[in-house]
Amino acid sequence: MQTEAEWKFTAKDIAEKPDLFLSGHRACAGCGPATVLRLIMKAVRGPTIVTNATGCMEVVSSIYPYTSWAIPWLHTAFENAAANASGIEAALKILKKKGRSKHEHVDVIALAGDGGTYDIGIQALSGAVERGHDFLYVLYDNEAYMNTGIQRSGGTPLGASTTTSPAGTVIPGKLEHKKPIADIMVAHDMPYVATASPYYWRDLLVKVRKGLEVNGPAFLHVFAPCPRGWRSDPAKSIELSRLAVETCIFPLWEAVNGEYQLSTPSKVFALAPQKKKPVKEYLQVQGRFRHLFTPKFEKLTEEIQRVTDERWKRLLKKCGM
Ligand SMILES: Cc1ncc(C[n+]2csc(CCOP(=O)(O)OP(=O)(O)O)c2C)c(N)n1
Ligand code: SF4
Repeated sequence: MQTEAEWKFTAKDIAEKPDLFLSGHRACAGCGPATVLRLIMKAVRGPTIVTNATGCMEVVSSIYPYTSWAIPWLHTAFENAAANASGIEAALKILKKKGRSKHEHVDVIALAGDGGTYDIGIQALSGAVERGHDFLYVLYDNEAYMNTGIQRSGGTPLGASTTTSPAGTVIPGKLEHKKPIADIMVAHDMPYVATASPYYWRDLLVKVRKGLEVNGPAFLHVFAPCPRGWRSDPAKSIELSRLAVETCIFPLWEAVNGEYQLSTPSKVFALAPQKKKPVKEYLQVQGRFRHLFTPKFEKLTEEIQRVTDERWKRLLKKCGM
């Protein structure tokens, strides 16, 4: 097992490492989740099996007879990526015990969107973590059920217009706040939970590797802009991944054995609060929030700012800052 100091995640190392999530998939231009997958696969440490819940990333990467996966990959139903991962991990253990595996270790990664995690997949996830299976669960959060036409999920933020929370004369987009899924996972007393954003690619890669290195379950919540569902410029997905951190709407942190620590990109805003950007800067570049900039609904931006500040304050407290 390597130590953090031995992991090489410089731009040169990454460029030289062969891709395991290959180009030629059918994701839209500027797709955040596709960038996230490519990055994640740069951080794996050896033989790896990925199991992928139904959703955009499964569909775009596996249109028969093609695949974007240069490693063993299993499609699973919408609701049970974590159950599938626990089965794979248990089977690998048995094969090793019986001397029928040539590998010292095989990493198992479960992959799902926000619909497949916050909502329909949470019981399988909670159960797999409670049983202590050794796997990394990656939630790529594009904040709606994108594959089936932009329906709201528990991960959709307040005020976002989706096809099932349409902004119009009656409602200002989604009426509820985003569920604090990563905190819910920390409450499982699991060894490793972290949040990440693709703009801060090195932080993301290190967190993937940490999640794989721990003995037991790990959960990584990755911010993943979807230009189609967010009605944003495909060229701005990575910029949005930075703005989400700079506004503290999606702060970066990790919890190792339940101990919260702020990650470096977010620490900047804890140490110099004047650098924190207003959430309006993040909201105004996305069509899904366009209605919030009309007189009828503009008050909601203040509420989004209030809740963002409140959650940020709470996080700082948990991190002892
Ligand atoms: C039990 C079940 N219900 C509904 C569906 C239809 N379905 C397939 S993908 C999907 C949305 C997936 O959303 P999410 O997990 O957020 O991933 P994304 O498409 O955004 O990547 C739905 C509702 C299904 N496959 N199985
Ligand atoms: S709809 Fe969104 S998540 Fe799905 S492939 Fe397109 S950009 Fe990616």
